[in-house]
Amino acid sequence: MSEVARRICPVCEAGCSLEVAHEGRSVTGIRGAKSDILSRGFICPKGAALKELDADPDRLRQPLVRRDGVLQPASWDEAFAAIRRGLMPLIEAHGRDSVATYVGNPTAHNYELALGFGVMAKALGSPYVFTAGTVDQVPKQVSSGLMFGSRMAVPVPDIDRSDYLLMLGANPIVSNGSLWMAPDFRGRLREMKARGGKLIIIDPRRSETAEVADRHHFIRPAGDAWFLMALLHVMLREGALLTPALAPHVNGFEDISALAAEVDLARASAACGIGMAEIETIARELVSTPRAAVYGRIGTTAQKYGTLTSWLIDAVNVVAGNLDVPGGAMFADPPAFGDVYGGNGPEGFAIHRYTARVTGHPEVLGEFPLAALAEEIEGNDEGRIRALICMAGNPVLSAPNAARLDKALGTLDFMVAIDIYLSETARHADVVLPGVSPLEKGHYDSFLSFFMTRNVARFSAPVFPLANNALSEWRIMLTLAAIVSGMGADDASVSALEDGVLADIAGPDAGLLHGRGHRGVEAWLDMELRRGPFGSGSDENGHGLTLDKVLAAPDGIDLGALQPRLPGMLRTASGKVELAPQILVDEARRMLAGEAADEDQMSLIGRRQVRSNNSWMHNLPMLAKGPFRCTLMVNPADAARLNITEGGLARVRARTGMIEVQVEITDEIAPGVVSLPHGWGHDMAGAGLSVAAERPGVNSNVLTDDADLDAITGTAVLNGIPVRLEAVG
Ligand SMILES: Nc1nc2c(c(=O)[nH]1)N[C@H]1C(S)=C(S)[C@@H](COP(=O)(O)OP(=O)(O)OC[C@H]3O[C@@H](n4cnc5c(=O)[nH]c(N)nc54)[C@H](O)[C@@H]3O)O[C@H]1N2
Ligand SMILES: Nc1nc2c(c(=O)[nH]1)N[C@H]1C(S)=C(S)[C@@H](COP(=O)(O)OP(=O)(O)OC[C@H]3O[C@@H](n4cnc5c(=O)[nH]c(N)nc54)[C@H](O)[C@@H]3O)O[C@H]1N2
Ligand code: SF4
Ligand SMILES: [Mo]
Repeated sequence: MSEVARRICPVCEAGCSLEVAHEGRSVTGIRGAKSDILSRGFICPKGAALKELDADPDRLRQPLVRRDGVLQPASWDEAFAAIRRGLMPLIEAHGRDSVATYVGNPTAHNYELALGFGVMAKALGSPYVFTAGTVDQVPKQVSSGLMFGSRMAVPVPDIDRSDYLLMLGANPIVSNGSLWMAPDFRGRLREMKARGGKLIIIDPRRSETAEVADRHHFIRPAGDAWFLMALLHVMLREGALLTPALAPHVNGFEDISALAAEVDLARASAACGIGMAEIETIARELVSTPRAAVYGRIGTTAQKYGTLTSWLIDAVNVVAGNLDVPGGAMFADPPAFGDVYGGNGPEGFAIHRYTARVTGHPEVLGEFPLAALAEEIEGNDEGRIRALICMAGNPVLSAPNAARLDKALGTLDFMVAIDIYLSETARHADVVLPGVSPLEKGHYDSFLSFFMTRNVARFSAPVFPLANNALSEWRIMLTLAAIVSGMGADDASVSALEDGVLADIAGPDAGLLHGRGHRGVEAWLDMELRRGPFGSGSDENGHGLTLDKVLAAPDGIDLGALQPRLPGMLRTASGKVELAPQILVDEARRMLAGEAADEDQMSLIGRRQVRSNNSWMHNLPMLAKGPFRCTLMVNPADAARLNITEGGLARVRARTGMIEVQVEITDEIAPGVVSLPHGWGHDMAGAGLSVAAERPGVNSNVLTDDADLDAITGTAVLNGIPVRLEAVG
């Protein structure tokens, strides 16, 4: 008999609610759930492909333990025993700092893993935490920390009420939005345009989003900070003032005015490649349109001026009067886990509090840059990293100077991977613990609800019960926590640890935790919903949120459009928006004083594709079919100059390495710029992705440089890499 269950898609930040039709344990079809209040029926091919992911014979279903050099199936007890034997002697001999952790992107979509990681990392007590954040959004979180006092205070465009969006370095038609939960972006855009709204795209490539925009301007890679400084210059020169709503809550208007006055408009225009008249028009439109917002994503964060650019985007939002107003750039109000992810003690927001032993890299958001991981492992330094716990991450394909990291991982004394595949990274592990199918776990938008375009609370229960012999990822992380705490890894010990952890988190709210009918991580979620801004508190009959209420509403509970939240949500020491943090003003002056870029160099940038998600969905036949996607886009003028032909091979050289890649000639890409997607290179011996290996593509991160970083956060420059190009043969 056929049944239909609901499941929020865990692949990307759109969080589409899906209807999963199944007969028993077998999925018969997946489509978008029309009645979901946030995603409204939207689905992309990756959501439909969860059917194949669930059934993929390559998906791991049993732990693997290395014996005689080979990874072999093992029981959970054997796997945990091997982890204890591998890690504990290292910890005893070299301290907890000798064990590093890496947290990959799917953790942001997996609340069990995210919360479980927190428990495990605390038990481990090593400062060597690395995450995909330092190849991604950390610059935005740091600029938000500096301006608003919280790393999670990232404003999002209120697209459903906006009339003007300026977007830099983002391609939501393909990516479906990031640090911005706006499923069905295409539909929301259509509605905005029907109201007369306008979309302006700034991108070195005429992206799929640029194709549906009102205007598109090519920009030099990493020219965004120049462009935004020029916008500020024009707005302030023409007399922009803080709006009456913002003025009482903003510090630093004079400082930013002084900085913007130093900008030479002609020079800024030349540096970014956008004409002065266009800059002036956009500046005026942003000020004169009451409901307008600026938004930037990976092209603005994973680049040379990532933090500077991230700050300038919100500085423009403030000066144009568009922050915290309906239709502008607004803050969501997460119904749960506000404090868990907020991560701010009473001392306020701080970075660079300590440094890494080998590289001297300063800490950022409690972690070190992923770019530093290889060097922290290499060599004979007593303080080096000797073991790694890699959770839902594939840095061999996603980190800068990937070949160096690949080599370094091979020299570790011990490595654990928690993954659903034997990935290019997991193949280095001594023990691989299998995550479960996305259809075997519950979903709550824990991290993503900070970036929702409308406040909602949604939960989907597992479609299928855990397979025989499977362990939930929450339980996996708790067991690892027990092991590194020196406790037993048996069921009773882990349950005792869980009780202690939850009691600790509840503190005085213990009454919200117990006797409410939920267990484990769901009990934690229930408590967070109850004590959150829309919660019922301890009033059982109250109107507020509880997990049971959210469970009873498969389409989600609508908590309304985004509301102005200043000044209440600010966590800065001053209690105001810091419009001109000194470290960012200094960085801006450094850029203004710097040399212009070398115009003869080609510049490499990345791109995303609908049928791909970072490195790990290339094993699903539904997505893998069709045209070859790992191509280097080259402008016709560059191709002609370099004798490069369509479909032929080009050699691309950078400081760190060289690749040969299939060429796609197109005027979508600006002259002087080439674009290559990341997450390919599935031809590494020992990985277990048989479909992906048929058309492996090349690893673009052989070309990205672990020494080329955003100065403030150490985030890798993945866009705007100087490369040389030549035809092969
Ligand atoms: N050159 C270049 N490099 C980039 C980027 C770029 O634009 N250009 N983008 C960067 C960005 S934004 C990001 S976020 C990073 C991503 O970097 P990573 O997070 O390191 O890599 P992913 O490719 O997301 O790999 C995720 C891994 O988790 C596994 N996985 C998937 N689902 C689950 C699950 O439910 N449980 C468990 N345990 N494992 C799971 C997958 O099999 C895969 O091995 O890449 C970065 N690298
Ligand atoms: N289909 C699909 N969706 C995804 C992912 C995926 O791999 N596939 N990955 C997910 C992840 S982890 C993330 S972080 C998000 C990212 O979400 P987005 O940031 O929207 O992702 P991209 O599609 O890479 O868009 C980045 C754009 O920046 C442009 N760009 C590059 N350099 C510069 C620059 O210097 N300046 C400017 N202005 N633009 C530049 C690129 O040409 C590209 O069009 O997507 C998520 N969604
Ligand atoms: S856009 Fe696609 S991958 Fe992203 S959540 Fe929706 S269905 Fe999943
Ligand atoms: Mo990302």
